[in-house]
Amino acid sequence: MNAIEINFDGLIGPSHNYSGLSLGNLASANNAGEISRPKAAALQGLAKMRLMMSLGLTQGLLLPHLRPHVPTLHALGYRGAPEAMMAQVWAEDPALARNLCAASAMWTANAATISPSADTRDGRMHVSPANLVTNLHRALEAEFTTRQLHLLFADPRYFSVHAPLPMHAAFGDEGAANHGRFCDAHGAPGVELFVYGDNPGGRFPARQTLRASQAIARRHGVRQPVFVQQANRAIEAGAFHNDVVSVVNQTVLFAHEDAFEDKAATYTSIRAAFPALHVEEVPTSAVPMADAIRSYLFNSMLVTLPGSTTSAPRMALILPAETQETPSTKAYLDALAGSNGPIAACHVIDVRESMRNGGGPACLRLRVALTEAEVAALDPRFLLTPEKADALERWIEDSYPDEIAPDMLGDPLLHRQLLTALDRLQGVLGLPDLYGV
Ligand code: SUG
Repeated sequence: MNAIEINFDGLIGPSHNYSGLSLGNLASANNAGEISRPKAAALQGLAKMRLMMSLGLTQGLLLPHLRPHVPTLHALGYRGAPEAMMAQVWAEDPALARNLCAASAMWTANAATISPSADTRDGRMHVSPANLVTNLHRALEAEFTTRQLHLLFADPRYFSVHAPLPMHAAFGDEGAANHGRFCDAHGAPGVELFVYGDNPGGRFPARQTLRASQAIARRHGVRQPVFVQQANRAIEAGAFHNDVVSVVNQTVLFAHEDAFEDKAATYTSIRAAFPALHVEEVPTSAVPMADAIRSYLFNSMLVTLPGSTTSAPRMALILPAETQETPSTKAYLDALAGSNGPIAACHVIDVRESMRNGGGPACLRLRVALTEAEVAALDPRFLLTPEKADALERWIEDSYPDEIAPDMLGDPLLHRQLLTALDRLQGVLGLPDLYGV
């Protein structure tokens, strides 16, 4: 069956700020309290989506979530206008206020795990929104993500959207950031790689449990799942998701030497299920783990270019600018450009605002392989066109704050601006009443 891959990027929301909310995410911790630039952030994200379209790839988007998160304010007993409730929370409990304002839904690699129809027993695509229970600000995303995915994948003949796993650490699930798929072509049956963490007593938490990964593979009816453990030393070095140290596309696993707890067993079990595996491994001697995490080399998007064939694959890496500023990764990439492997092109992009919270190019997108019939069954309001990109750019220019300094999260005027921006977005995309404010 012919299929294409669509990347659904998270539109970076107007409340983008640096609150240092994610333990184990070094960029988030190091930039806590800095002044963010939401307008620049959203324009960087949109430019990335435009680049993908210019490469001939289909681009989708998911919407920013309502922030401040009014349903949680209500659940906690606050009443009144949202901006008044936020002024009160800021005065009483600033840490809670910060959690209610995070724009972290931009990182849609954490929105869900998707098993394409070619991989599943019932021949439908299965979708599990991630519960993101490890961090409060991210756990708030599950409900609205689920709502959007039900709209996007509404047709039950093709799609099955599950509920998030139970909201408990025993089932910690961070979505596609810990999931990859090996296949000869997007439409061919795939071997799905589930990477879990288990770091008891460590400095930093493992966010994806084996139990969660197994439950998702089970309920999706994945024919060929492979479960492997992410390296604890990678987690301890700041790789809070596996997509910080490895990325999969079709036959290729592009990974740091120290990405997996037991490298040999990992490669052996993947190869047993998928003999065509091509490992593009980067040794520590070429790129130390700290450089991989600083530059986000492996959080590049590895995408198949139009015209690629199974016998002559053509792939591109979409790299963050930081890879050019880290001498070891730059040297590695310069050498890669001269090699004759499947990675035929590199594109360097600026997503610095997102990077400073630990989100690179691959974090910003949820990849979905779809057949033609499935594409036709999608809700087109979530697909990007050049015209829609222009309209979104105007909306960002007109409605976004230029900057958010930490103490602005208590400012009623900022909150009114954030809510007005989202209200306008519903009009731009033709999705009325999505936010319910
Ligand atoms: O979950 N950062 C996100 C970054 C997610 C990156 N995604 C992937 N690797 N797929 C996180 O740690 C920081 C927010 C703050 O500190 O204000 C944050 O949530």
